[in-house]
Amino acid sequence: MFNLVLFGPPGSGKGTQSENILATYHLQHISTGDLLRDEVSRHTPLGTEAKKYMDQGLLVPDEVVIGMISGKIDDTPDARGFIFDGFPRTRPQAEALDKLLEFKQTQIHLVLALEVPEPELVKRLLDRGATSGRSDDNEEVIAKRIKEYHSKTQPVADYYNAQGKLEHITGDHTIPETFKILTRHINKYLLPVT
Ligand code: B4P
Repeated sequence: MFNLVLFGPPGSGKGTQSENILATYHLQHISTGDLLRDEVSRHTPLGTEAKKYMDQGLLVPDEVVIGMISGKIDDTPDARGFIFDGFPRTRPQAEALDKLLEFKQTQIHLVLALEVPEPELVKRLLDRGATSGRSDDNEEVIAKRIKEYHSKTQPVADYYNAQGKLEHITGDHTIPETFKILTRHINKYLLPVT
């Protein structure tokens, strides 16, 4: 089993590159952003709670997100591995993920951190907001999301760096160019299926 964390600020391309990685390596995709948006669209109690935070550009509380992930890993016991996209976003989430994986006798093998200059992040998210209908892709909320990233999520990089698992990736190339760089790192652990 090979488990990858795609890490980076909002709009750095985690979701975009996850799609490419899934198609090439046949891993299971766990995107907490997608899972939360699904809960919101189905008006579940979890979604109603999460929406309050997401609409303000704030992180959803750790206990909500961690509970959601645990069930998702159990859903696919035969997976070749997982891509964790947008998770973990806080140190308690990273510690909880390590415990969950240890229980399943596996671990995070690699953390690829996409690095994109802030003006480019804002541009991408505003461009997406013009068509996505996402309530968090507007200028005011984007600024808060980036602030949350710096204060709560960036320490997660130090957590994985201390474990020798972190690789920095320049993420402001075109989508195919960035994907090529990511594959160079992943290929050290896992060969493409196609
Ligand atoms: P997420 O859904 O995880 O999304 P994201 O950070 O906005 O974006 P991502 O990096 O995936 O960017 P994408 O590829 O889409 O989070 C949304 C919210 O959910 C959070 O703010 C939080 O409230 C909540 N949440 C999620 N996980 C949580 C957790 N673990 N704990 C607590 N709260 C959590 O790319 C963005 C745009 O850029 C796209 O339009 C794409 O086409 C474009 N793009 C990508 N790569 C490009 C490139 N190379 N060149 C040009 N454009 C590019």
